[in-house]
Amino acid sequence: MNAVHRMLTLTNFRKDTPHVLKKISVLVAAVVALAGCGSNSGSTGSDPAGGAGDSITMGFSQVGAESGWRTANTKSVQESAKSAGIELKFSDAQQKQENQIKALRSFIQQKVDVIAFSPVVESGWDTVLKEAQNAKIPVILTDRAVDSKDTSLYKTFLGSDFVEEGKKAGQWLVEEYKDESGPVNIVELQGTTGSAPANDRKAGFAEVIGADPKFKIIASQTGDFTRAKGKEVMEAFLKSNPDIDVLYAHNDDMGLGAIEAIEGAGKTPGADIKIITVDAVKDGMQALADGKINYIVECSPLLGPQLMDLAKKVVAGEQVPPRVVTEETTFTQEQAKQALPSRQY
Ligand code: GZL
Repeated sequence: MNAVHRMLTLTNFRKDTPHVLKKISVLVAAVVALAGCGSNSGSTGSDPAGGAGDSITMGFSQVGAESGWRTANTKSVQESAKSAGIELKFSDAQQKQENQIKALRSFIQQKVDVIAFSPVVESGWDTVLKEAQNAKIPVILTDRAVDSKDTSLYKTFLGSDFVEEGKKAGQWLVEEYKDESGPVNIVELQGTTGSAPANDRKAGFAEVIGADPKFKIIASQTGDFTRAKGKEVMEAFLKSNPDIDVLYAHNDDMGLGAIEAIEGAGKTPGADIKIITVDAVKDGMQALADGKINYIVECSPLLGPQLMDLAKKVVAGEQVPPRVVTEETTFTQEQAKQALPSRQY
């Protein structure tokens, strides 16, 4: 028997006695108060009917908007959050680590249910990740990794194997020049200094071509994953190196900028200078189909659906694998022509 029912059975009504009216007003006030409590209980704690109490809030810190890959990655994360019913607090760091650290601290203050981010560089995250751990907010790394020794600071890392991507680029080059004695002069446009993709794509590529001394990296510099910087650095490479045979660019955007520089120097990209890039975004695939790029190693930006699944498991306290590697392939010029019409990004 609830309080209202108890009160109704205890009250002896006699319409003609004034004290009865007083009792009724107390009763009405009690009913309103209980009704008020009842309606509040729905908005706190978890509502078995799956009401507002069940929704997840994710704080997501994105690197920036530096490349076609990043734009596609942002779209994938935002669309997947929407279809997963996850409330997304999204922050664009404009490729600055201090902006990402500020965003992570803000998410901690807002007491989000889970934090996900793509660390612009590998180092310098332990302090803020410890703050998230102390606040009991799980963290998921997506796209890029951190070099923290304490792997308990994050639940999982979802993203590509960048060393493998670099090796695939090197393996194509070794095959392409297997009948040539060399030297093969290579210039390299590196990604953002200190970032996992730049460090690992460089290492994987160097490991494979290092087996044959005919391959010589005659210049290597960061183009910060942008088209503009890729063009600027390639112009400098062309001025100081008359005999460039190959360009290895850590992403399509820098490769596309370099193509402008190569054409500006009166040379033919894809022929005078062979070009290998990584990503396989639409503009890169078009240049590959047009013969201006010779080979692209795919790096998928479509991490959104897997990220949201991992977030739901992590928030529910379920175990998740410490590392989730994304599936990706490679493209020759012929394969690009076949793949272009159905390319999602
Ligand atoms: C790779 C990603 C890189 C892309 C670039 O996962 O972090 O950053 O290769 C992007 O295009 O800027």
